[in-house]
Amino acid sequence: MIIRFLNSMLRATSTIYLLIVFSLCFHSCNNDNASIEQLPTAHLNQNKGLHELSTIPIGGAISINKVLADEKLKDITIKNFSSISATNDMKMYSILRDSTYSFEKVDKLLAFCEEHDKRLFGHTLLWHYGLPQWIQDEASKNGAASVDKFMKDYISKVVTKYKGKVVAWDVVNEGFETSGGDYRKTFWYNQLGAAYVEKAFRYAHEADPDAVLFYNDFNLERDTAKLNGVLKMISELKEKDVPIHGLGFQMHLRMDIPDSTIAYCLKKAADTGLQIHFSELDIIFNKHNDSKDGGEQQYTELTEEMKLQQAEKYKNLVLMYRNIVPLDQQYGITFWDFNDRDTWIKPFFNINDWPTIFDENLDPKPAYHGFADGLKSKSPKTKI
Ligand code: 9MR
Repeated sequence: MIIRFLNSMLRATSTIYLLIVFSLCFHSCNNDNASIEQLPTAHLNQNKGLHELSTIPIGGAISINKVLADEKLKDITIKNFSSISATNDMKMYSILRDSTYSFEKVDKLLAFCEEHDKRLFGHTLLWHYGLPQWIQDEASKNGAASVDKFMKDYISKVVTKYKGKVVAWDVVNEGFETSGGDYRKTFWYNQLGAAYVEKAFRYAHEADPDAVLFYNDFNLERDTAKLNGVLKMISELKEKDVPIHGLGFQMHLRMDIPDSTIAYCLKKAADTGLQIHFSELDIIFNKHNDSKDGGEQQYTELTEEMKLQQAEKYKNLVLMYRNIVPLDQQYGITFWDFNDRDTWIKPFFNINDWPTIFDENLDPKPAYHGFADGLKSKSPKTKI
């Protein structure tokens, strides 16, 4: 009887909680909201880049060689972003192609960030994708202890080299299965068990005690089982005083993911008290199954109406971030690739799409203006 009563209380409490979160989001998304027809705004000050409109760090992921070789790309990067991530230049397969370390691209990237006063965000120390074969061969010869030693050496060497320069790191990237709440059975997991995550954070912290250390993954804004699995891992790490400071929501979004779902997930993440980074934002129109060549070409052209809908989605997203994530946890919003010419989405899912804020000619889309409107809009929790 008592249990039934407690259960129904629990159900009622969760429903009320959900209603509060949804109405908060609905309010925030409609607060100071332009109708679709009003976007893009004519009043946008074209001389101001996105980061100048914002108290939130605004990031762009780049390939340094591509940016240095392309004046227009370089200009929009410098103008719009206060934070820079490397799409690939800081990955293990780039730094450690064979058994010798190569820091040339990272050094170039750092010089670019220093010259233009940008924050350099480190993406990423450990990932299952693109792991050099020779590392796997060594492991099968020498066993788990050698993997632990290799992992420690790699993290210590890279983080120490950029101590005080790279201010934050995605220490572990995509450590959970594509869907559901289980650890991904990666090379690292198979060799060292779930403890590899704890070890990686400790090694990174030892190398640079001031660096902000993130766990980063995708679909956390839509797959609640995955989010719950990650949050459980985070609370276990915190119980053991593991130095984890931030959670990266990659935010490879789809137009059909409801804002209410995103708001619900974001609130749960913000409740951890961790820094929250939208680390790889883009918004695809077409569907996909999260795997290579897994796109489904539903839309063959980008209509004016679709452009405006995307603008509104980008605007709502930034309003949601500003309203739900407390100011002192807003680590930033980073766009992945950020233009429809270079986006990873098309080759990866093998479809045509228009997921970013700049078009194929690197000109701002309505999505850009929608996002800027979200940054500029008056909101009780922001300083703007
Ligand atoms: O955009 C990146 C693409 O150029 C690379 O070929 C690929 C493999 O290194 O990685 C892409 O970036 C991924 C990021 O590092 C982690 N989250 C998913 C991103 C898109 O696949």
